[in-house]
Amino acid sequence: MPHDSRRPATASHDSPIQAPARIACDLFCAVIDNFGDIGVCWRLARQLAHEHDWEVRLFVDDLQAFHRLCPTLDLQRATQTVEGVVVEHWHEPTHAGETLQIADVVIEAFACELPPVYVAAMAQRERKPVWFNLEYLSAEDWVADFHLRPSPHPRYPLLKHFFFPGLGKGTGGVLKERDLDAARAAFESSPEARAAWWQSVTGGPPPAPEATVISLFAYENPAVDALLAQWRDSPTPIVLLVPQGRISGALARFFDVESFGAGMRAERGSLTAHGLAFTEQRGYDALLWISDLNFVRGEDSFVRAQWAARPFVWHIYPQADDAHLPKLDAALDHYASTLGEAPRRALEHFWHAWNGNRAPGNTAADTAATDGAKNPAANPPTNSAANGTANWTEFAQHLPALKARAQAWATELAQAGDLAGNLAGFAKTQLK
Ligand code: TRH
Repeated sequence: MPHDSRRPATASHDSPIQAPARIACDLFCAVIDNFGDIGVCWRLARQLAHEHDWEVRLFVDDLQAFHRLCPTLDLQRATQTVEGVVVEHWHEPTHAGETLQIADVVIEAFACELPPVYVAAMAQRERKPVWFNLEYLSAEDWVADFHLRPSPHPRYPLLKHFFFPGLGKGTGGVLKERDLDAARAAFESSPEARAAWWQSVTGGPPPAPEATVISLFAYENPAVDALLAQWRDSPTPIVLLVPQGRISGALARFFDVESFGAGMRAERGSLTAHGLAFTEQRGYDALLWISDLNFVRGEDSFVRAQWAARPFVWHIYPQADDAHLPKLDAALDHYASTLGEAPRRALEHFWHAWNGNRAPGNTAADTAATDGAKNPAANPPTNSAANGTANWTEFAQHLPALKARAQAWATELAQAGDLAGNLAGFAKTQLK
């Protein structure tokens, strides 16, 4: 039988010094592909545990993907505690931990289906859990209207709330740790920390100050070939930092090497490129902070680039029927809102050109690309409809304006509030 032994004690007048029990939260994550699903869930789980003192269990069906972000995870264990979060290997649809405990707050990430036995037990619980479906991030206007809408379960006396991340007021916001700005400021103001970063990642000193440092995290993208050629021919040095993954095969082809994995260094004209190991999740922020421009993708790196307060280019996760394009434009509407006309147009052109070809997500492709294999079959560009070239010369001349805008945007974005804080706040109102 389900039990709710982890239910928080409500404040009691009889025992004012008794600390209330912690709020128990179960977060379910099914990995569709790549790293964004678990990337978002792992970040949220840690924030709820560390910043809100919740007792969090994270159910995840793909420990391999999780392990890439969190190397201390033990792939062999069905249950383990990592950084104060209980991690359960959710290995079959009906499995929900060894003992069927139902939490105070239940979060199903990205409409993953909860184990039916778990839902049935939720309905039995004396005090019904606060149940969220955490949706994917979208900057579209309709999101604010649907955020926190309740939806009654068709059979059980349960309510589910839709929790919509977003970039504007009235949405759930995006994840931001309390100490993030301070960590970034400390890194940016410490020449020693930055020099140590360059040494550990590239084995050498920081590049000359006139170099433009660019990080490149992207899906396969036919637009990259023309861009690499433009960087090679740039009048000023370009230092390119490429975490190994789905774009690495294109680098290997450009430099005519077998693969472009971690530790690789190659030069052509003004372009020097370094292959980087895929880091533990926190380590990725430093890459964004050290770069003058970041190419990011999916959802979580897209958000981190915004908090890095530096110009970025978004490779949005491609969807059927180009359903992602309105989302791309909605993000541009927010991000570019106060830019002058010329930088705004340069930004729009560049983002659209970078997204002009489809490269559907697929775990197999990411696995195949892990070593940055040169074989094009391992990294197939999946759509031939090239849609204009990403014009580096036009874009680069607006980098100072884009930098100023990126800084202002990070402040604006913070007004929507941190997603974990927004979710915890709403849950508490429901638990009262
Ligand atoms: O990997 P993504 O493309 O993930 C996703 C998924 O495809 C998902 O199904 C889709 O719905 C979603 O995008 C929109 O991109 P994302 O979201 O940026 O996730 C990447 C994660 O990997 C992010 O948490 C940062 C992390 N990361 C590291 O931990 N180390 C690294 O070296 C790098 C480059 C990234």
